[in-house]
Amino acid sequence: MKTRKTYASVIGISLILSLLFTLPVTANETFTELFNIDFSDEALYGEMFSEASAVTFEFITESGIGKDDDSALRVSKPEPTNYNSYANAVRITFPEPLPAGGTYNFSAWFFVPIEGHEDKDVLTGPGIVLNGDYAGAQGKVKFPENFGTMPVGEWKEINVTFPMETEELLHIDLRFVINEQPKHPDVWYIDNIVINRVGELTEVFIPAWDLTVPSLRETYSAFFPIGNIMDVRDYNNDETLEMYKYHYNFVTLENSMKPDSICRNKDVYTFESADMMIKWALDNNMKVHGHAMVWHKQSAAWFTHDDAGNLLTRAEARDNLEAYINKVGNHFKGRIHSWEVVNEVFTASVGSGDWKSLLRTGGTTEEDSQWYAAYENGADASKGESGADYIYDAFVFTRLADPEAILYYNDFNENERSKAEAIAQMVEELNNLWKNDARNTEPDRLLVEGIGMQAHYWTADLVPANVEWAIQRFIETGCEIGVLELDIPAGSYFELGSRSGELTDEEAQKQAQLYREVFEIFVKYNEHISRVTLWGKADSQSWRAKGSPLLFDEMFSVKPAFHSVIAAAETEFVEETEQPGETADVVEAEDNSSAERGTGGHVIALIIAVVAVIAGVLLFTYFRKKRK
Ligand SMILES: [Ca+2]
Repeated sequence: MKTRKTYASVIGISLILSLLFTLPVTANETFTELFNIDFSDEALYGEMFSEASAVTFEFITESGIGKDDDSALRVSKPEPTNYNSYANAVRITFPEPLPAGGTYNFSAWFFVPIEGHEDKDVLTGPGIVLNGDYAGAQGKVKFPENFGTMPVGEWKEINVTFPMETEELLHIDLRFVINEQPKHPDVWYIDNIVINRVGELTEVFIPAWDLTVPSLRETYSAFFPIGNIMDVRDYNNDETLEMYKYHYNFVTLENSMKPDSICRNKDVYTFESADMMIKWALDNNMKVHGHAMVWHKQSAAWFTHDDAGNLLTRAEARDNLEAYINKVGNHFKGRIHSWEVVNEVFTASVGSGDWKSLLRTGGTTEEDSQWYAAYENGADASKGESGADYIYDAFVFTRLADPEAILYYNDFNENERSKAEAIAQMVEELNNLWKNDARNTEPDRLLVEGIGMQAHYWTADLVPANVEWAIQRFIETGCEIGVLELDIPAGSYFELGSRSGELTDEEAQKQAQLYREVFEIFVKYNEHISRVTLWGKADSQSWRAKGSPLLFDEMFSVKPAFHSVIAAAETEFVEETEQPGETADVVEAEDNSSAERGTGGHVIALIIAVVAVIAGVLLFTYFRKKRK
C-alpha cells in the first residue's frame, strides 16, 4: 500500500497513535530469534545465500571446521583480483523482508585460515551492508562503524544492533571492508549467523514525496537548471525517480563515476552503474555532470603506486592519468554535458600566495594528493616542473578525449576570499598555458571553462557577501560557474557530530534565510550560473544528516528552506515586472497556506490515521503470530 501522506496526516497519525499505543522502550529488550544458521543443513538455508561476482561459496562439513561444530560456509576467491567490497560479499536474502519498524540484532562469526595468508598485510575487519547500500551515508547501513582488523587463525564475531526505521530489510551482505588485495583474505569461513528482533515492532511512518508542492526546476526554469545527486539506491526506487523528474533536470552521480568506482584495478573498468543512470537521465531530458576524473579521495592506488606500494615516477603516473582519462572520456563521450576534471586540489583553507604553493602535496594522510606526490617524483625544477603539473595534464587529456564536454574545476570553501582568489589564479594560468599549446585546435576556446563552487556551507558562518565576491571573481576568469554541491547544515563543521538531526524553529528559519540569500545571489548572476545542484534530496539521506542541511526533512516534507528557495525565484520575478504591493513575504505566506494544511487536510488526515491504526494492529498481530 503506497499512500501519499501529507505533513498534516503524519501529525494526525502521530497524535492518535500516541493516545492508543504506548510502546515503552526498556533497558532489557527481549530478543526474538528469527534465524539461527549453523550451516549443517544446506537444504534448509541454502536458498537464502548468494555470492557476488568475485567470490564463490560452499556449505562444507569437515571435522572441527565450524565455530562450535563440523559445518560452516566456506567463501573463496577463484582469482586474486577485484577486491572491490561489493564484489566480495556473500548475500543473505530473507524469504520475506524483515519489516520496517523493527530493531534487529545480527551476529556472525568469521574465520580466516593461516594457510594462504602468510604474505598478507594486517587484514581488515568483516562487516555487513544492509539492502546492498554500499554508498550509505552516516554509517546507517554499514556495520559495525569501527570494523577493526581480522586476526588470522581465530574466530571473530561481528555483533551489531540496528533499527530499520522506515525501510524493510531485504538482504544483508557479509563482506570484508577494505578493497585492497594485501588487506583482504582469499579464503574465509562464516558460521553461526543469528538474527534476532529486539523488542517489538513499532509503528512506521513511511516518508513520501509530495509532488503538489512547486517544482524546483520549473520555478527556476528562466534562470538555470536545478540538479541533485543520484546513486544506485535512488535509481532502484521508483518514488525517488518520480520525485527526481519533478524537481531536477541536472544529474550528478554521487559515486558511480569516481575513479574508485570505475577503475580500482588497472585495466579493469566498471561502467555499468554509471551507464544505467546516465541513460535514465538522458531519456528524461536531463543533463549529466561528470563527477569526477581526478580527486585525491576515492581514487585508485594503481594510478600512483606499483603493486608493492612504491610511488611511481612522474612519467609513469602521467601515462596512467592519460590512459584512464582517455578510456573514461571516450566511453562517456556525447553523454556528459560537463566534466569535473579535477576536484579539490587546494588544501581546505588557504592563505594568500602563488596558487602552486597552496596545493595539497604528497603525504600519507587522506588529505594529501598522491597525484601531486607522483608528479613531483622526477620533476625537473629547473624546467619549471612540479607536482602541480597533473592538474594541467588532466584538463588537456579530458579535452582531447571528449572535446564537446565543458571542463570544470571544482572545490569547497570557495566562499573564502583567499581560496576563491587562488582558484581563479590557477584557472587563469592553466588557460594561458593552453593558448600556446600545440594541441589546442580551438584558439578562441578556454581549456577550463567552468568553475565549480561546491557550496557546502554552514549556517554558523556563511556570509552571503563572500559567495557573491567569489562569483564576481570567477566571472573575471571568463568561466561559467556551476553551484555543484549545495547544502547548508545547521551550526558549524565542529558542531556537526554532536547534533541530533533535528532543527529548532529558530535554526530552521535561519537556514531558510541563508538559502534565500544565496539563491537571490545565484539569480542575480544567473547568466553566469550553469546550474545549481543540491547535494542530497532529504535531510535524512544527506552525508551531513545530523545538520539537517537540505530543503526536505526526514519525512520528505518541505522545510522553511524550501519555501524560501521558491520565494527567492519569485522575488526576482516581482522586481522584473514591477508589480507594486506584491512582496516576497506575501508569496511565502501563500505557500504556507497551501491545501496540505487546510481543513480538508485534517479530515483526510483523520481518515488516513484510522486506516493506519487498523493496518497497524493487523500487522502487529500478524507478526506476533508469525514469529511464534
Ligand atoms: Ca556450524
